Amino acid sequence: FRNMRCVVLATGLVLLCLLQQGVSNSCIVRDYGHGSFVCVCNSTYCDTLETTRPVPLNSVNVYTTTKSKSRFNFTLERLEKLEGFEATQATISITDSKMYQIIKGFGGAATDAATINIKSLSSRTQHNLVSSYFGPLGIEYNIVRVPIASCDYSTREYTYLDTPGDFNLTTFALAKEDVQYKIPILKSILSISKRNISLYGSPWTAPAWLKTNNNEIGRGWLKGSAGDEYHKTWARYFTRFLEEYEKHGIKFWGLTAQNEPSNGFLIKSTWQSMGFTAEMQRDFIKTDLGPMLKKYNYGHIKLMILDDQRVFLPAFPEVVLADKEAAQYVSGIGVHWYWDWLVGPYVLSDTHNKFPETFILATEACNKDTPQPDLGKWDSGVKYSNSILDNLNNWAVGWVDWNMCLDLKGGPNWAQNFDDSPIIANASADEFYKQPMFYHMGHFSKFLVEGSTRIHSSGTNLPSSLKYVAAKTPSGDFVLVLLNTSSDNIPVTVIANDNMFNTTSPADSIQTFTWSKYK
Ligand SMILES: *[C@@H]1O[C@H](CO)[C@@H](O)[C@H](O)[C@H]1NC(C)=O
Ligand SMILES: *[C@@H]1O[C@H](CO)[C@@H](O)[C@H](O)[C@H]1NC(C)=O
Ligand SMILES: *[C@@H]1O[C@H](CO)[C@@H](O)[C@H](O)[C@H]1NC(C)=O
Ligand SMILES: *[C@@H]1O[C@H](CO)[C@@H](O)[C@H](O)[C@H]1NC(C)=O
Ligand SMILES: *[C@@H]1O[C@H](CO)[C@@H](O)[C@H](O)[C@H]1NC(C)=O
Ligand SMILES: *[C@@H]1O[C@H](CO)[C@@H](O)[C@H](O)[C@H]1NC(C)=O
Ligand SMILES: CC(=O)N[C@H]1CO[C@H](CO)[C@@H](O)[C@@H]1O
Repeated sequence: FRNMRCVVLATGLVLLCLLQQGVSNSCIVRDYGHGSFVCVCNSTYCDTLETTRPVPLNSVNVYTTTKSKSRFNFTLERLEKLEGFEATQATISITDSKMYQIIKGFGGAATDAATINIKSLSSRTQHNLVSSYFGPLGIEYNIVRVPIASCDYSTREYTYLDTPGDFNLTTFALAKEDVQYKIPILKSILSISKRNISLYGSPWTAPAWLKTNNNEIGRGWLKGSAGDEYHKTWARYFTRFLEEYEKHGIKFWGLTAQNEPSNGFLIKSTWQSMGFTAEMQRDFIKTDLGPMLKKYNYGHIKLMILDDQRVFLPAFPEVVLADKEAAQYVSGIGVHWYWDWLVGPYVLSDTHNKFPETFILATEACNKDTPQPDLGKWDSGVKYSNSILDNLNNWAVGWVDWNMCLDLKGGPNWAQNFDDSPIIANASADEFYKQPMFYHMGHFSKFLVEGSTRIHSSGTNLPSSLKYVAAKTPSGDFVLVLLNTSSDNIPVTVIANDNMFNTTSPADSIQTFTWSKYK
Protein backbone atom coordinates (compact mmCIF):
# COMPACT_ATOMS: atom_id res chain seq x y z
CA PHE A 1 0.00 0.00 0.00
CA ARG A 2 2.82 2.36 0.88
CA ASN A 3 4.47 1.73 -2.49
CA MET A 4 1.19 2.33 -4.32
CA ARG A 5 0.94 5.63 -2.53
CA CYS A 6 4.41 6.57 -3.69
CA VAL A 7 3.50 5.76 -7.31
CA VAL A 8 0.42 7.95 -7.19
CA LEU A 9 2.12 10.89 -5.55
CA ALA A 10 5.44 11.04 -7.32
CA THR A 11 6.43 8.56 -10.01
CA GLY A 12 10.11 9.50 -9.72
CA LEU A 13 10.31 8.29 -6.14
CA VAL A 14 9.06 4.74 -6.64
CA LEU A 15 12.49 3.16 -6.45
CA LEU A 16 13.39 5.03 -3.27
CA CYS A 17 10.10 4.06 -1.72
CA LEU A 18 10.77 0.41 -2.51
CA LEU A 19 14.22 0.66 -0.94
CA GLN A 20 12.78 2.29 2.15
CA GLN A 21 10.33 -0.57 2.48
CA GLY A 22 13.31 -2.80 3.30
CA VAL A 23 14.58 -0.38 5.96
CA SER A 24 11.50 -0.05 8.17
CA ASN A 25 10.59 -3.21 10.07
CA SER A 26 6.97 -3.69 11.07
CA CYS A 27 5.56 -4.87 14.37
CA ILE A 28 5.36 -8.58 15.22
CA VAL A 29 1.99 -8.47 16.95
CA ARG A 30 1.17 -10.46 20.11
CA ASP A 31 -2.15 -10.02 21.90
CA TYR A 32 -2.22 -10.90 25.61
CA GLY A 33 -5.86 -9.88 25.99
CA HIS A 34 -5.39 -6.47 27.63
CA GLY A 35 -7.16 -4.40 24.97
CA SER A 36 -4.33 -3.81 22.52
CA PHE A 37 -1.11 -5.68 21.70
CA VAL A 38 2.68 -5.67 22.13
CA CYS A 39 5.35 -5.84 19.44
CA VAL A 40 7.72 -8.77 19.99
CA CYS A 41 11.48 -8.33 19.46
CA ASN A 42 14.26 -10.90 19.76
CA SER A 43 17.91 -11.36 18.82
CA THR A 44 17.24 -11.31 15.06
CA TYR A 45 14.19 -9.10 14.63
CA CYS A 46 12.74 -5.85 15.97
CA ASP A 47 10.35 -3.26 14.53
CA THR A 48 11.85 0.13 13.66
CA LEU A 49 10.78 3.72 13.05
CA GLU A 50 12.13 5.22 9.82
CA THR A 51 11.71 8.99 9.53
CA THR A 52 14.18 9.98 6.84
CA ARG A 53 12.43 8.60 3.75
CA PRO A 54 12.13 10.99 0.80
CA VAL A 55 8.66 12.46 0.26
CA PRO A 56 7.14 14.65 -2.47
CA LEU A 57 7.15 18.43 -2.04
CA ASN A 58 4.35 19.91 0.07
CA SER A 59 3.46 16.69 1.90
CA VAL A 60 2.65 16.21 5.52
CA ASN A 61 4.25 13.12 7.08
CA VAL A 62 1.77 11.27 9.25
CA TYR A 63 2.77 8.60 11.81
CA THR A 64 -0.18 6.79 13.32
CA THR A 65 -0.47 4.42 16.28
CA THR A 66 -3.90 2.97 17.06
CA LYS A 67 -5.28 0.73 19.76
CA SER A 68 -6.60 -1.73 17.19
CA LYS A 69 -3.82 -2.13 14.64
CA SER A 70 -1.04 0.37 13.82
CA ARG A 71 2.35 1.21 15.30
CA PHE A 72 3.93 4.30 13.69
CA ASN A 73 2.12 3.56 10.40
CA PHE A 74 3.44 6.05 7.85
CA THR A 75 1.14 7.89 5.42
CA LEU A 76 1.06 11.29 3.72
CA GLU A 77 -1.37 14.17 3.55
CA ARG A 78 -1.17 17.07 1.09
CA LEU A 79 -0.24 20.50 2.37
CA GLU A 80 -2.13 23.34 0.65
CA LYS A 81 -2.03 27.11 0.76
CA LEU A 82 -4.75 28.49 2.96
CA GLU A 83 -7.34 30.34 0.86
CA GLY A 84 -10.54 31.67 2.37
CA PHE A 85 -11.29 28.73 4.65
CA GLU A 86 -14.21 28.77 7.06
CA ALA A 87 -13.93 26.25 9.88
CA THR A 88 -17.03 24.08 9.94
CA GLN A 89 -15.42 20.89 11.19
CA ALA A 90 -12.93 20.23 13.98
CA THR A 91 -10.00 22.57 13.36
CA ILE A 92 -6.61 23.02 15.01
CA SER A 93 -4.97 26.38 14.32
CA ILE A 94 -1.21 26.66 14.78
CA THR A 95 0.97 29.73 14.53
CA ASP A 96 4.66 30.28 15.14
CA SER A 97 4.04 33.96 15.87
CA LYS A 98 3.66 32.88 19.49
CA MET A 99 6.51 30.80 20.91
CA TYR A 100 6.80 29.19 24.34
CA GLN A 101 9.39 26.94 26.02
CA ILE A 102 12.34 25.23 24.38
CA ILE A 103 12.14 21.44 24.57
CA LYS A 104 14.89 19.61 26.48
CA GLY A 105 13.67 16.12 25.63
CA PHE A 106 12.34 12.73 26.72
CA GLY A 107 13.71 9.62 28.34
CA GLY A 108 13.62 6.91 30.97
CA ALA A 109 15.56 5.60 33.95
CA ALA A 110 18.56 3.26 34.03
CA THR A 111 17.70 1.72 37.41
CA ASP A 112 19.38 -1.38 38.80
CA ALA A 113 16.22 -3.30 37.81
CA ALA A 114 16.10 -1.93 34.25
CA THR A 115 19.74 -2.67 33.56
CA ILE A 116 19.64 -6.11 35.24
CA ASN A 117 16.68 -6.97 32.97
CA ILE A 118 18.37 -5.69 29.83
CA LYS A 119 21.50 -7.66 30.77
CA SER A 120 19.41 -10.81 31.26
CA LEU A 121 19.01 -10.97 27.44
CA SER A 122 21.56 -12.15 24.87
CA SER A 123 23.89 -9.43 23.58
CA ARG A 124 22.09 -9.17 20.22
CA THR A 125 18.71 -8.86 21.91
CA GLN A 126 20.18 -6.23 24.27
CA HIS A 127 21.37 -4.35 21.22
CA ASN A 128 17.86 -4.40 19.70
CA LEU A 129 16.40 -3.18 22.99
CA VAL A 130 18.83 -0.29 23.47
CA SER A 131 18.43 0.60 19.77
CA SER A 132 14.64 0.67 20.16
CA TYR A 133 15.00 3.45 22.72
CA PHE A 134 18.14 5.26 21.52
CA GLY A 135 19.09 4.19 17.99
CA PRO A 136 18.53 6.20 14.79
CA LEU A 137 15.74 3.73 13.86
CA GLY A 138 14.32 3.81 17.40
CA ILE A 139 12.40 6.46 19.29
CA GLU A 140 15.65 8.28 20.14
CA TYR A 141 15.34 9.20 23.81
CA ASN A 142 17.92 11.82 24.78
CA ILE A 143 17.56 11.85 28.58
CA VAL A 144 18.44 9.11 31.10
CA ARG A 145 17.85 9.29 34.84
CA VAL A 146 20.35 7.35 36.95
CA PRO A 147 19.60 6.53 40.61
CA ILE A 148 22.59 7.38 42.84
CA ALA A 149 23.02 4.01 44.67
CA SER A 150 20.00 1.85 45.53
CA CYS A 151 16.26 2.48 45.45
CA ASP A 152 13.25 0.18 45.61
CA TYR A 153 14.09 -0.98 42.05
CA SER A 154 17.24 -2.66 43.34
CA THR A 155 17.68 -6.20 44.63
CA ARG A 156 19.06 -4.98 47.99
CA GLU A 157 19.67 -1.90 50.12
CA TYR A 158 23.05 -0.20 49.76
CA THR A 159 24.76 3.16 49.47
CA TYR A 160 28.30 3.99 48.33
CA LEU A 161 29.42 4.85 51.86
CA ASP A 162 28.15 2.22 54.28
CA THR A 163 31.06 2.51 56.75
CA PRO A 164 29.73 4.37 59.83
CA GLY A 165 31.74 7.48 60.73
CA ASP A 166 33.62 7.75 57.41
CA PHE A 167 33.16 11.52 57.11
CA ASN A 168 36.19 11.71 54.79
CA LEU A 169 34.56 9.34 52.28
CA THR A 170 37.69 7.16 52.35
CA THR A 171 35.65 4.01 51.72
CA PHE A 172 33.36 5.58 49.10
CA ALA A 173 32.96 3.09 46.24
CA LEU A 174 30.49 2.37 43.45
CA ALA A 175 28.54 -0.87 43.85
CA LYS A 176 28.65 -4.00 41.72
CA GLU A 177 25.30 -2.85 40.27
CA ASP A 178 27.02 0.21 38.78
CA VAL A 179 29.98 -1.69 37.42
CA GLN A 180 28.15 -4.78 36.12
CA TYR A 181 24.82 -3.35 34.98
CA LYS A 182 24.31 0.42 34.87
CA ILE A 183 27.65 1.54 33.45
CA PRO A 184 27.79 -1.08 30.64
CA ILE A 185 24.23 -0.21 29.58
CA LEU A 186 24.95 3.54 29.71
CA LYS A 187 28.03 2.96 27.56
CA SER A 188 25.96 1.02 25.08
CA ILE A 189 23.38 3.86 25.01
CA LEU A 190 26.11 6.44 24.40
CA SER A 191 27.60 4.42 21.56
CA ILE A 192 24.27 3.66 19.84
CA SER A 193 22.73 7.15 20.08
CA LYS A 194 23.23 9.79 17.40
CA ARG A 195 21.77 12.44 19.69
CA ASN A 196 23.38 14.14 22.68
CA ILE A 197 22.41 12.16 25.76
CA SER A 198 21.73 14.10 28.97
CA LEU A 199 22.06 12.08 32.18
CA TYR A 200 20.79 13.19 35.57
CA GLY A 201 21.38 11.50 38.90
CA SER A 202 18.95 11.25 41.82
CA PRO A 203 19.62 9.88 45.32
CA TRP A 204 16.96 8.04 47.34
CA THR A 205 18.79 8.00 50.67
CA ALA A 206 22.01 8.96 52.41
CA PRO A 207 23.94 6.24 54.28
CA ALA A 208 21.96 5.23 57.41
CA TRP A 209 24.64 6.57 59.79
CA LEU A 210 24.16 10.12 58.45
CA LYS A 211 20.42 9.98 59.19
CA THR A 212 18.21 10.68 62.19
CA ASN A 213 16.62 7.20 62.05
CA ASN A 214 19.90 5.31 61.41
CA ASN A 215 18.06 3.54 58.62
CA GLU A 216 17.93 3.84 54.83
CA ILE A 217 14.18 3.35 54.80
CA GLY A 218 11.27 4.92 56.64
CA ARG A 219 10.87 8.30 58.28
CA GLY A 220 14.20 10.11 58.57
CA TRP A 221 16.41 12.96 57.37
CA LEU A 222 20.02 14.11 57.70
CA LYS A 223 21.25 14.51 61.28
CA GLY A 224 22.21 17.99 62.44
CA SER A 225 21.72 21.03 60.25
CA ALA A 226 23.07 22.65 57.09
CA GLY A 227 26.78 23.38 57.20
CA ASP A 228 27.71 20.59 59.62
CA GLU A 229 29.75 17.45 58.94
CA TYR A 230 26.64 15.37 58.12
CA HIS A 231 25.55 17.80 55.43
CA LYS A 232 29.08 18.36 54.08
CA THR A 233 29.66 14.62 53.81
CA TRP A 234 26.35 14.15 52.02
CA ALA A 235 27.19 17.00 49.58
CA ARG A 236 30.64 15.53 48.91
CA TYR A 237 28.96 12.18 48.20
CA PHE A 238 27.30 13.76 45.12
CA THR A 239 30.61 14.98 43.70
CA ARG A 240 32.31 11.65 44.47
CA PHE A 241 29.54 9.92 42.50
CA LEU A 242 30.13 12.23 39.53
CA GLU A 243 33.90 11.66 39.76
CA GLU A 244 33.56 7.87 39.86
CA TYR A 245 31.26 7.77 36.81
CA GLU A 246 33.62 10.10 34.98
CA LYS A 247 36.40 7.54 35.51
CA HIS A 248 34.23 5.24 33.37
CA GLY A 249 33.85 7.95 30.71
CA ILE A 250 30.31 8.90 31.74
CA LYS A 251 29.50 12.57 32.29
CA PHE A 252 26.31 13.95 33.76
CA TRP A 253 24.14 16.88 32.64
CA GLY A 254 22.10 17.22 35.83
CA LEU A 255 21.19 16.16 39.35
CA THR A 256 18.10 16.29 41.47
CA ALA A 257 18.79 17.22 45.09
CA GLN A 258 16.64 14.35 46.43
CA ASN A 259 14.10 11.89 45.04
CA GLU A 260 10.65 12.59 46.56
CA PRO A 261 11.79 14.42 49.70
CA SER A 262 8.23 14.18 51.09
CA ASN A 263 8.66 10.37 51.39
CA GLY A 264 11.14 10.79 54.24
CA PHE A 265 8.37 12.25 56.35
CA LEU A 266 5.91 9.44 55.74
CA ILE A 267 6.10 6.86 58.54
CA LYS A 268 4.92 4.15 56.13
CA SER A 269 7.68 4.70 53.56
CA THR A 270 8.87 1.13 53.10
CA TRP A 271 11.84 1.69 50.81
CA GLN A 272 14.87 3.99 50.58
CA SER A 273 13.90 7.58 51.25
CA MET A 274 15.06 10.74 52.97
CA GLY A 275 13.12 13.83 54.02
CA PHE A 276 13.77 17.45 53.17
CA THR A 277 11.32 20.24 53.81
CA ALA A 278 11.64 23.12 51.33
CA GLU A 279 13.55 25.05 54.04
CA MET A 280 15.94 22.13 54.63
CA GLN A 281 16.57 21.72 50.90
CA ARG A 282 17.13 25.48 50.51
CA ASP A 283 19.74 25.51 53.30
CA PHE A 284 21.45 22.31 52.14
CA ILE A 285 21.80 23.68 48.59
CA LYS A 286 22.90 27.12 49.75
CA THR A 287 25.40 26.00 52.37
CA ASP A 288 26.57 22.57 51.23
CA LEU A 289 25.59 21.11 47.86
CA GLY A 290 25.87 24.26 45.70
CA PRO A 291 29.30 25.34 47.00
CA MET A 292 30.54 21.70 46.91
CA LEU A 293 29.55 21.27 43.22
CA LYS A 294 31.33 24.52 42.44
CA LYS A 295 34.44 23.58 44.42
CA TYR A 296 34.83 20.31 42.51
CA ASN A 297 34.22 21.91 39.08
CA TYR A 298 30.65 20.70 38.72
CA GLY A 299 29.19 24.20 38.68
CA HIS A 300 27.80 23.51 35.18
CA ILE A 301 25.62 20.63 36.42
CA LYS A 302 21.90 21.46 36.15
CA LEU A 303 20.62 21.12 39.69
CA MET A 304 16.88 20.42 40.05
CA ILE A 305 14.85 20.88 43.21
CA LEU A 306 11.62 19.17 44.35
CA ASP A 307 11.71 15.95 42.21
CA ASP A 308 8.37 15.21 43.84
CA GLN A 309 4.58 15.54 43.31
CA ARG A 310 3.22 18.71 41.71
CA VAL A 311 0.89 19.32 44.64
CA PHE A 312 3.95 20.97 46.27
CA LEU A 313 3.91 23.68 43.55
CA PRO A 314 4.43 26.56 43.73
CA ALA A 315 5.07 26.50 47.52
CA PHE A 316 8.28 24.42 47.51
CA PRO A 317 10.19 26.46 44.88
CA GLU A 318 8.85 29.65 46.44
CA VAL A 319 10.78 28.82 49.60
CA VAL A 320 13.98 27.69 47.85
CA LEU A 321 14.13 30.29 45.08
CA ALA A 322 13.17 33.25 47.26
CA ASP A 323 16.68 32.89 48.70
CA LYS A 324 19.06 34.41 46.14
CA GLU A 325 22.06 32.53 47.53
CA ALA A 326 20.32 29.17 47.15
CA ALA A 327 18.66 30.14 43.84
CA GLN A 328 22.00 30.81 42.12
CA TYR A 329 22.72 27.06 42.21
CA VAL A 330 19.29 25.92 40.96
CA SER A 331 18.45 25.41 37.25
CA GLY A 332 15.24 23.41 37.32
CA ILE A 333 12.25 21.95 39.12
CA GLY A 334 11.48 18.22 38.83
CA VAL A 335 7.89 16.95 39.06
CA HIS A 336 6.44 13.44 39.44
CA TRP A 337 2.93 12.44 38.37
CA TYR A 338 1.69 10.13 41.15
CA TRP A 339 -0.66 12.51 42.93
CA ASP A 340 -1.72 14.45 39.83
CA TRP A 341 -5.38 13.88 40.71
CA LEU A 342 -4.92 16.26 43.67
CA VAL A 343 -4.21 19.34 41.57
CA GLY A 344 -4.42 20.25 37.87
CA PRO A 345 -1.50 20.93 35.50
CA TYR A 346 -2.14 24.70 35.81
CA VAL A 347 0.21 24.72 38.85
CA LEU A 348 3.04 24.12 36.40
CA SER A 349 2.11 27.29 34.47
CA ASP A 350 1.70 29.21 37.72
CA THR A 351 5.16 28.10 38.79
CA HIS A 352 6.63 28.97 35.40
CA ASN A 353 5.09 32.44 35.56
CA LYS A 354 6.65 33.01 38.97
CA PHE A 355 10.07 31.61 38.01
CA PRO A 356 10.37 31.92 34.21
CA GLU A 357 14.15 31.32 34.29
CA THR A 358 13.84 27.97 36.09
CA PHE A 359 12.86 25.07 33.84
CA ILE A 360 10.27 22.45 34.78
CA LEU A 361 11.00 18.82 33.87
CA ALA A 362 8.72 15.85 34.50
CA THR A 363 11.34 13.61 36.14
CA GLU A 364 9.40 10.38 36.92
CA ALA A 365 6.15 8.59 36.04
CA CYS A 366 4.98 4.99 35.82
CA ASN A 367 1.79 2.93 35.72
CA LYS A 368 0.99 0.73 38.70
CA ASP A 369 -2.71 -0.15 38.21
CA THR A 370 -2.24 -3.85 38.83
CA PRO A 371 0.40 -5.85 40.76
CA GLN A 372 2.07 -7.01 37.51
CA PRO A 373 2.51 -5.62 33.96
CA ASP A 374 -0.62 -5.67 31.78
CA LEU A 375 1.00 -6.64 28.50
CA GLY A 376 -0.52 -4.61 25.66
CA LYS A 377 -2.75 -2.34 27.73
CA TRP A 378 -3.67 0.68 25.59
CA ASP A 379 -4.85 2.89 28.46
CA SER A 380 -1.40 2.82 30.08
CA GLY A 381 -0.04 4.45 26.91
CA VAL A 382 -2.89 6.98 26.85
CA LYS A 383 -2.06 7.97 30.43
CA TYR A 384 1.52 8.70 29.34
CA SER A 385 0.59 10.82 26.31
CA ASN A 386 -2.19 12.58 28.20
CA SER A 387 0.30 13.57 30.92
CA ILE A 388 2.98 14.56 28.40
CA LEU A 389 0.48 16.82 26.58
CA ASP A 390 -0.64 18.45 29.84
CA ASN A 391 2.95 18.98 30.93
CA LEU A 392 4.17 20.40 27.61
CA ASN A 393 1.15 22.68 27.31
CA ASN A 394 1.97 24.02 30.80
CA TRP A 395 5.63 24.85 30.18
CA ALA A 396 7.42 21.60 31.07
CA VAL A 397 10.52 21.16 28.90
CA GLY A 398 10.33 17.37 28.78
CA TRP A 399 9.05 14.16 30.32
CA VAL A 400 11.07 11.26 31.72
CA ASP A 401 9.62 7.82 32.30
CA TRP A 402 10.66 5.54 35.17
CA ASN A 403 12.22 2.02 34.60
CA MET A 404 13.13 1.51 30.95
CA CYS A 405 12.68 -2.25 31.24
CA LEU A 406 11.08 -4.58 33.79
CA ASP A 407 10.61 -8.34 33.96
CA LEU A 408 7.31 -10.21 33.58
CA LYS A 409 6.47 -9.56 37.25
CA GLY A 410 7.20 -5.82 36.99
CA GLY A 411 10.43 -6.11 38.95
CA PRO A 412 12.90 -6.85 40.36
CA ASN A 413 11.98 -4.65 43.34
CA TRP A 414 13.22 -5.73 46.78
CA ALA A 415 10.33 -3.79 48.44
CA GLN A 416 7.71 -5.55 46.25
CA ASN A 417 6.62 -2.17 44.83
CA PHE A 418 6.05 -3.55 41.31
CA ASP A 419 5.17 -1.39 38.26
CA ASP A 420 4.59 -1.62 34.54
CA SER A 421 7.11 -0.41 31.95
CA PRO A 422 7.16 0.44 28.21
CA ILE A 423 9.42 -2.57 27.59
CA ILE A 424 9.07 -5.91 29.36
CA ALA A 425 11.85 -8.50 29.07
CA ASN A 426 11.21 -12.24 28.95
CA ALA A 427 14.68 -13.63 29.63
CA SER A 428 13.74 -17.30 29.26
CA ALA A 429 12.56 -16.69 25.68
CA ASP A 430 15.36 -14.14 25.01
CA GLU A 431 12.73 -11.70 23.76
CA PHE A 432 11.15 -8.43 24.86
CA TYR A 433 7.77 -6.80 24.41
CA LYS A 434 7.23 -3.19 23.34
CA GLN A 435 4.02 -1.98 24.90
CA PRO A 436 1.62 0.81 23.80
CA MET A 437 3.43 3.06 26.35
CA PHE A 438 6.60 2.73 24.28
CA TYR A 439 4.86 3.99 21.13
CA HIS A 440 3.07 6.80 22.95
CA MET A 441 6.47 7.99 24.24
CA GLY A 442 7.93 7.70 20.73
CA HIS A 443 5.31 9.97 19.18
CA PHE A 444 6.94 12.75 21.23
CA SER A 445 10.59 11.72 21.75
CA LYS A 446 11.34 11.01 18.10
CA PHE A 447 9.93 14.24 16.72
CA LEU A 448 10.18 16.93 19.42
CA VAL A 449 13.96 16.93 19.25
CA GLU A 450 16.02 18.85 21.77
CA GLY A 451 15.93 22.57 20.94
CA SER A 452 12.40 22.48 19.43
CA THR A 453 10.12 25.29 20.56
CA ARG A 454 6.50 24.84 21.52
CA ILE A 455 4.29 27.15 19.43
CA HIS A 456 0.74 28.36 19.81
CA SER A 457 -2.14 26.00 18.95
CA SER A 458 -5.87 26.30 19.56
CA GLY A 459 -8.98 24.35 18.61
CA THR A 460 -12.36 25.18 17.07
CA ASN A 461 -15.28 22.71 17.09
CA LEU A 462 -13.02 20.14 18.72
CA PRO A 463 -14.46 17.34 20.85
CA SER A 464 -12.84 17.15 24.29
CA SER A 465 -11.49 13.71 23.37
CA LEU A 466 -8.82 15.37 21.18
CA LYS A 467 -5.66 16.75 22.83
CA TYR A 468 -2.60 18.11 21.04
CA VAL A 469 0.65 20.08 21.19
CA ALA A 470 2.46 21.93 18.40
CA ALA A 471 6.14 22.79 18.04
CA LYS A 472 8.78 23.91 15.59
CA THR A 473 12.07 22.01 15.35
CA PRO A 474 15.49 23.70 15.18
CA SER A 475 15.51 23.03 11.41
CA GLY A 476 12.21 24.89 11.02
CA ASP A 477 9.80 21.95 10.56
CA PHE A 478 6.38 21.98 12.17
CA VAL A 479 5.32 19.13 14.48
CA LEU A 480 1.82 18.36 15.74
CA VAL A 481 1.12 15.49 18.16
CA LEU A 482 -2.57 14.58 18.36
CA LEU A 483 -4.19 12.17 20.82
CA ASN A 484 -7.72 10.85 20.23
CA THR A 485 -9.25 9.11 23.24
CA SER A 486 -12.71 8.64 21.68
CA SER A 487 -14.05 5.62 19.85
CA ASP A 488 -14.80 7.76 16.78
CA ASN A 489 -12.75 8.61 13.70
CA ILE A 490 -12.69 12.41 13.75
CA PRO A 491 -12.05 14.48 10.58
CA VAL A 492 -9.74 17.38 11.44
CA THR A 493 -8.48 20.40 9.52
CA VAL A 494 -5.10 21.74 10.56
CA ILE A 495 -4.22 25.35 9.79
CA ALA A 496 -0.58 26.31 10.30
CA ASN A 497 0.28 29.94 9.54
CA ASP A 498 -0.99 30.33 5.94
CA ASN A 499 -0.96 26.61 5.10
CA MET A 500 -3.50 23.88 5.77
CA PHE A 501 -4.21 20.17 5.48
CA ASN A 502 -7.07 17.80 6.17
CA THR A 503 -6.72 14.52 7.97
CA THR A 504 -8.65 12.01 10.05
CA SER A 505 -7.80 11.26 13.62
CA PRO A 506 -8.65 7.54 14.01
CA ALA A 507 -10.54 6.22 17.04
CA ASP A 508 -8.25 5.54 20.02
CA SER A 509 -5.08 6.79 18.37
CA ILE A 510 -2.01 8.93 18.73
CA GLN A 511 -0.49 10.61 15.68
CA THR A 512 2.47 12.81 14.88
CA PHE A 513 2.37 15.13 11.85
CA THR A 514 5.51 16.82 10.53
CA TRP A 515 5.80 19.22 7.60
CA SER A 516 7.72 22.20 6.34
CA LYS A 517 6.30 25.44 5.02
CA TYR A 518 4.51 25.28 1.63
CA LYS A 519 6.87 25.94 -1.27
C1 LIG B 1 12.79 -13.61 15.94
O1 LIG B 1 11.55 -13.14 15.48
C2 LIG B 1 11.38 -13.30 14.09
C3 LIG B 1 10.08 -12.60 13.71
O2 LIG B 1 9.03 -13.07 14.48
C4 LIG B 1 11.39 -14.76 13.76
O3 LIG B 1 11.24 -14.94 12.37
C5 LIG B 1 12.71 -15.37 14.19
O4 LIG B 1 12.69 -16.76 14.02
C6 LIG B 1 12.96 -15.07 15.65
N1 LIG B 1 14.32 -15.42 15.97
C7 LIG B 1 14.63 -16.18 17.00
C8 LIG B 1 16.07 -16.43 17.24
O5 LIG B 1 13.76 -16.64 17.72
C1 LIG C 1 -1.31 1.80 7.32
O1 LIG C 1 -1.95 2.81 6.59
C2 LIG C 1 -2.38 2.40 5.30
C3 LIG C 1 -2.89 3.59 4.56
O2 LIG C 1 -3.90 4.23 5.28
C4 LIG C 1 -3.44 1.34 5.47
O3 LIG C 1 -3.86 0.87 4.21
C5 LIG C 1 -2.84 0.18 6.26
O4 LIG C 1 -3.84 -0.77 6.54
C6 LIG C 1 -2.25 0.66 7.56
N1 LIG C 1 -1.54 -0.44 8.19
C7 LIG C 1 -1.65 -0.69 9.46
C8 LIG C 1 -0.88 -1.85 9.98
O5 LIG C 1 -2.33 0.00 10.19
C1 LIG D 1 39.92 13.37 57.50
O1 LIG D 1 40.63 14.30 56.71
C2 LIG D 1 41.21 15.35 57.47
C3 LIG D 1 41.83 16.36 56.52
O2 LIG D 1 42.58 15.70 55.53
C4 LIG D 1 42.22 14.78 58.48
O3 LIG D 1 42.75 15.79 59.26
C5 LIG D 1 41.51 13.76 59.37
O4 LIG D 1 42.43 13.13 60.19
C6 LIG D 1 40.79 12.71 58.54
N1 LIG D 1 39.98 11.89 59.42
C7 LIG D 1 39.92 10.57 59.29
C8 LIG D 1 39.04 9.87 60.27
O5 LIG D 1 40.53 9.95 58.44
C1 LIG E 1 25.36 18.30 20.98
O1 LIG E 1 26.30 18.88 21.83
C2 LIG E 1 27.29 19.61 21.15
C3 LIG E 1 28.33 20.03 22.16
O2 LIG E 1 27.73 20.65 23.25
C4 LIG E 1 26.63 20.78 20.45
O3 LIG E 1 27.60 21.53 19.74
C5 LIG E 1 25.61 20.25 19.47
O4 LIG E 1 24.91 21.30 18.89
C6 LIG E 1 24.62 19.35 20.18
N1 LIG E 1 23.78 18.70 19.20
C7 LIG E 1 22.46 18.69 19.32
C8 LIG E 1 21.73 17.93 18.27
O5 LIG E 1 21.87 19.24 20.23
C1 LIG F 1 8.15 -16.10 28.27
O1 LIG F 1 8.92 -17.08 27.64
C2 LIG F 1 8.62 -18.39 28.07
C3 LIG F 1 9.63 -19.31 27.38
O2 LIG F 1 9.53 -19.20 26.00
C4 LIG F 1 7.18 -18.71 27.69
O3 LIG F 1 6.85 -20.00 28.15
C5 LIG F 1 6.27 -17.71 28.34
O4 LIG F 1 4.93 -17.90 27.92
C6 LIG F 1 6.68 -16.31 27.95
N1 LIG F 1 5.87 -15.35 28.70
C7 LIG F 1 5.06 -14.47 28.09
C8 LIG F 1 4.29 -13.56 28.97
O5 LIG F 1 4.95 -14.40 26.89
C1 LIG G 1 -10.57 20.36 3.96
O1 LIG G 1 -11.84 20.08 4.45
C2 LIG G 1 -12.66 21.22 4.48
C3 LIG G 1 -13.96 20.85 5.17
O2 LIG G 1 -14.44 19.63 4.67
C4 LIG G 1 -12.89 21.71 3.06
O3 LIG G 1 -13.67 22.88 3.07
C5 LIG G 1 -11.54 22.03 2.43
O4 LIG G 1 -11.68 22.37 1.07
C6 LIG G 1 -10.61 20.86 2.52
N1 LIG G 1 -9.30 21.27 2.12
C7 LIG G 1 -8.48 20.53 1.41
C8 LIG G 1 -7.13 21.10 1.14
O5 LIG G 1 -8.77 19.40 1.03
C1 LIG H 1 -11.56 13.42 27.70
C2 LIG H 1 -12.53 12.58 26.94
O1 LIG H 1 -13.30 13.06 26.15
N1 LIG H 1 -12.49 11.29 27.16
C3 LIG H 1 -13.34 10.38 26.47
C4 LIG H 1 -12.52 9.59 25.55
O2 LIG H 1 -13.21 8.60 24.88
C5 LIG H 1 -13.71 7.65 25.76
C6 LIG H 1 -14.31 6.55 24.93
O3 LIG H 1 -15.08 7.08 23.90
C7 LIG H 1 -14.72 8.33 26.69
O4 LIG H 1 -15.21 7.38 27.60
C8 LIG H 1 -14.03 9.44 27.45
O5 LIG H 1 -14.93 10.17 28.21
